Amino acid sequence: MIELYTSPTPNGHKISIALEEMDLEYEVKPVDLSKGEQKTNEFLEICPNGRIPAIVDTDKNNFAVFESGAILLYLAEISGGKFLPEDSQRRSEVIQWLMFQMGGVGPMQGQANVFFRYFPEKIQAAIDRYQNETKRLYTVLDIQLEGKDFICNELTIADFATFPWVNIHEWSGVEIGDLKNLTAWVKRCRERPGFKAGLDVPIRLNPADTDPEEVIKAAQKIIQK
Ligand SMILES: N[C@@H](CCC(=O)N[C@@H](CS)C(=O)NCC(=O)O)C(=O)O
Repeated sequence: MIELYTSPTPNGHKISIALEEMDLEYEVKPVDLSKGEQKTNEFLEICPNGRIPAIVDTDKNNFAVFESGAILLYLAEISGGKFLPEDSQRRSEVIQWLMFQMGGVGPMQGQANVFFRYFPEKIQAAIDRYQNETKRLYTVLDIQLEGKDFICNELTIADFATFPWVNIHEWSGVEIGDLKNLTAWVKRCRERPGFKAGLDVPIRLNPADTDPEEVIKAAQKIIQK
């Protein structure tokens, strides 16, 4: 059984979507970031970086994995290679797009959110830099998606890693209307039951009931620590 330590954020959703699509049994352990639960000694033993997501494999002597990209690779391995091809070149292709998300889209869009939404000072140059870089990375994805249903043709962990971020592009202030392949891919992913279920972990957030000011206040508390 997999224990999933998570919060309702894009990095957390990567893993809940993967677990749903892989049909693996898992138990959700919600981590309240606004209360600082990710910095407790108990959690730091599982994840030395003090950030979600993290997993514990209770069937393997409570083996712990942190970093969402490493978790996706681990889950793909234990689920029998589903969503990560065995052939070396095809496998490498998936890992390349996974790294592209981990080193590119995630960090750049994360900083776009910080400077566009959460940082108390409005520094326009920083907002522009991170939004433009996110858009540039989205354009690379749009070109890759030409003629394909998913990033590497078939559904893989590269899609699980990338979707939760592109899915919140509006919150980051980055438009994708002109990127037709990316827009169609987001729609395709949103329609899958596994993606829908994964986005509801650890709680279903109804946008109509979510006050953006509360989200901003909670995020400000986290980035000021
Ligand atoms: N590179 C890490 C990033 C994890 C990360 O930034 N998690 C955020 C939520 S999306 C977090 O836990 N923030 C809480 C904090 O910074 O204290 C991964 O991909 O797992």
